[in-house]
Amino acid sequence: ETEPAWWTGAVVYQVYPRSFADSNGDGIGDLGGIISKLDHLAELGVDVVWLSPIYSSPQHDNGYDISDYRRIDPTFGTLEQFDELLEGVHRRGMKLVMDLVVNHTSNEHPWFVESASSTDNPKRDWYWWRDAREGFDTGEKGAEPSNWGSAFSGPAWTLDPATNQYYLHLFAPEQPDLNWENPEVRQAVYEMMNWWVDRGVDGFRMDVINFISKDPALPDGPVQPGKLWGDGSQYFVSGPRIHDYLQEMHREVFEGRKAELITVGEMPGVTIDEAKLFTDPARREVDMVFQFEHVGLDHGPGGKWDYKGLDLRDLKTSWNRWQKGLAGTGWNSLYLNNHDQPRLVSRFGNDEAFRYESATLWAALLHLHRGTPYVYQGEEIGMTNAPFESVEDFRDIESINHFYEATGPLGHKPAEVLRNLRIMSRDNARTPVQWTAGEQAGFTSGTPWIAVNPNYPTVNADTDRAADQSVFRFYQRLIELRHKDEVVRLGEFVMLAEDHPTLYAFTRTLGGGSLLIVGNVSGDTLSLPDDAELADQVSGGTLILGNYGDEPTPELRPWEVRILRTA
Ligand code: TEU
Ligand code: CA
Repeated sequence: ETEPAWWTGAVVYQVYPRSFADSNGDGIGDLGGIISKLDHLAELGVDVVWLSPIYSSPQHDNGYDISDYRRIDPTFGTLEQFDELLEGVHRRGMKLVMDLVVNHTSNEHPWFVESASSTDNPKRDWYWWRDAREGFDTGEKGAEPSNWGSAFSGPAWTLDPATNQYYLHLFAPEQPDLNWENPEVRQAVYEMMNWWVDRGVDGFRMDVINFISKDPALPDGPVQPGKLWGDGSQYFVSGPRIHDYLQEMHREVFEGRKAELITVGEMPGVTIDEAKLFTDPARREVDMVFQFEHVGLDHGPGGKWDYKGLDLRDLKTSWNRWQKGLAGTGWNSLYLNNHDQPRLVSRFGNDEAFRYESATLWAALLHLHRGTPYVYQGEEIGMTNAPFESVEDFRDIESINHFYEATGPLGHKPAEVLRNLRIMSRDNARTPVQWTAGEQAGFTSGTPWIAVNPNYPTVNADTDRAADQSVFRFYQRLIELRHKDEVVRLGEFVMLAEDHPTLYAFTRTLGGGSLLIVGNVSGDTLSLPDDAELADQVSGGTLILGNYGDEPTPELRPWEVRILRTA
């Protein structure tokens, strides 16, 4: 038997540099800011730091539109500072993972500039260029080569008048999709990845990596009711050559390298069966994937901007399936927050009366599943969604475009659209990290690029770390627990009380050791179900971590979670 990989016992912390800490007063977080906060991360105990993109970028999508993969954007700092950061991370015994955004580049990347320059440019075929739809004049309404919509509203095609053809962009027009069918594109990407690995980085988080292989026919997709554009996802989600590409990438970049490199593929729409293939170590593709099933359960039929709320049973069913699905082969990543998701305590908990309790409950439930947990900046101090009032308060391209499409051509009421944006917008995760109770929450000495959440006088790292009820210290203990307990790391997962609407209960078992986790996912007191066995186990177990102190009660208090050792 082979040793389990090191990352089965690791916790990853995501930094969104723009919003983390600003060191020069321009209102934008930067590398100097990250360097100044490394002790916060080391004290938290995380093993890996993942940086959202810091490369040169026109910043239409906050760095997910890259114009030079080998430079640091001057907004964030310099390559020298990057090396200093890498050294600081390594000195503290942590690893550094870079964001790899190679489904698309910026439209200002020299590859695209060349590609766009003429139809016979040698790089023409590095992107997806197509003529107008047959029977239509170029530029005419409906002339796009396919009916696909962009993830950021509008069509997935933009006409370039210089050559009279359209190019494909699954995201913004400023993010043209690379054509991975072209081997030169793939080699250029691998070369760049090798350059970063040679520089000392410890791995990659791969942006929408299951979108890189498309059906070259790019056929029309179904148009859902209430939508303006078709959904092409069946032609690019885990597309025809995706496994070949990832295996090739593995050979060209990772094979023969130090064994500690870590790869995680961001994969919207990935199924369990596909995830198993992607993460089967024998296939040499990626170590783990970010799946999206659980973050779509509170979406209504109209998608993420049609918020319907979460039925806990749906989450239990979904996570249980993923836990079972990847139990034998493959590996799960575990997350509730990142830079694209609203704050977990506002979305799934109670960010007012039970902020500490619900933040820690979700933390415990997440970290006790089998997989590698990810903590997103601010999550460890219980940061909340922001009280956005008007569309002017938002900065995110997805949110702003949606507002104008929904209130314009789709004819929705602005108040209704804003209500959904307030709950689901990615900007909820992107307000500055609240470090202190001082001006601008200690994030910047200037004016922040997006407003600081006005709750910073109470919700901030200083206050939290000094409090009796500290979210930070709870995360510390969870991370410690994973580091020292094999059962947390590798134990078999069994879901209990599956149909209960507010009780989240499961066991983890390995060899002779067993843990029982029970959580009350509600603001009401919860009596354990009549199932005597569960009640007995709860009263007979030894509490190793809970969010209500030590005195045991027969009932679970609002948002109470207990991690018990039962064997
Ligand atoms: O996100 C991919 C993705 O499909 C979604 O999370 C998306 O951002 C949005 O929520 C759709 O509703 C990745 C990055 O994480 C995201 O920040 C980028 O904007 C996107 O890719 C494009 O690079
Ligand atoms: Ca700055």
